[in-house]
Amino acid sequence: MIKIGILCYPTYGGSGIVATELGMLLARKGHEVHFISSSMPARLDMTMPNIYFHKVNVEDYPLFKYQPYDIALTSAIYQTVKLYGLDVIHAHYAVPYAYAAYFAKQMLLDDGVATPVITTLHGTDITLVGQHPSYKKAVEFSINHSDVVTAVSESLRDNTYEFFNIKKEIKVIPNFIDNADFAAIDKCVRAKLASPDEKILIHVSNLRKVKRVQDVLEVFYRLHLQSIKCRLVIVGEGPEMETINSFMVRHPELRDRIRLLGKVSDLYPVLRCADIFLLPSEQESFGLAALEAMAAGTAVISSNAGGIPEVNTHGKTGYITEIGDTEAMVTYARQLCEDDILLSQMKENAKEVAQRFDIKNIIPLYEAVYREAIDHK
Ligand code: GMT
Repeated sequence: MIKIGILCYPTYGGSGIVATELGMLLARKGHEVHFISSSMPARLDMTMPNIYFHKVNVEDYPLFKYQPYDIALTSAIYQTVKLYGLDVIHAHYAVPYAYAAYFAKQMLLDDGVATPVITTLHGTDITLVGQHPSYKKAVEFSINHSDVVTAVSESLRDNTYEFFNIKKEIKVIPNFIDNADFAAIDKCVRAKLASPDEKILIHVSNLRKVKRVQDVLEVFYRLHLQSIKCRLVIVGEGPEMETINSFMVRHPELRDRIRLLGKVSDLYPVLRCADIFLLPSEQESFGLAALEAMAAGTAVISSNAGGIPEVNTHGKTGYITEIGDTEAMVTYARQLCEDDILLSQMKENAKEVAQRFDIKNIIPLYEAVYREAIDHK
């Protein structure tokens, strides 16, 4: 049994989801898992055995314009390791987790306690946020001083070597899903979302600029112009809601055909009834949302950004286009909407490829990394 401290964002971002699902599966395997975060991670089931949650408490003080969250986080890591005798600290997303983990490790070393740090890079911590001059050097330092570094795709590993001066080996451990969760779903909400002769297109994201929500809307609009019978379901919340709202104002004829579900806690029954998942992202280190859709049996039309082609296979599980090539996306979507045999073949292929990313295959890779870090401390 390993005692693991997981540092992650608690919100509906991909890195927080991966960290939470990983922690719960490790706990199910008998490891003791301690989540340290600013609030309870969205998918965390606290009723499970071996799961603990430690909230980072940030003291407000009139002098502070900005609360020193990273110091409070470092102290929370230090205290949790001391109190529970954790064996490893696993930081998900470099900013600020890998950085805080490094300083907590130094504080612990001062007390004679050696606790290795594993950092998992997720995407925008390298390709976007981590590139900012305010963070870049600190991100590079934290990666180089982690005991083990992993990235969620080959593309992200390559980007990390390209953008930073990295002296460490970066291991690729792809994201995963628990296919058993999908197999267990018998609920389907299709009847609530579309009529039987309509196809359902779906987009799930945190609606940020990098997701290119405008392309999702454009594809849907052009399919509508071509009289393809379909509906669009958008799941998630974020700044690009503005883009969606102004599109709706410009196209009142489509208002009834687009369903905005916001944040959905039980996503699988929705994914399960969708036909085509649209992921036109500008950047995407992996595309966990696409993998979840595939596991639920949905074909994917995506851009070729980052690590997406490591998940979606062109002509097999769906189609891949250049970023922003909405014309090609429309052609492929039309093809799938009009050919039920092709669509169901791709849906089946999607489910099959998703098996490759099953947690059963991935969790031993993380356990091996923890053991390696503990052995070398
Ligand atoms: O882009 C997001 O939706 C959030 C972001 C995060 O870190 O929370 O996601 C990144 O990590 C996910 C889990 O590893 C990946 O599946 C996403 O592709 C990646 N996002 C980007 O690279 C833009």
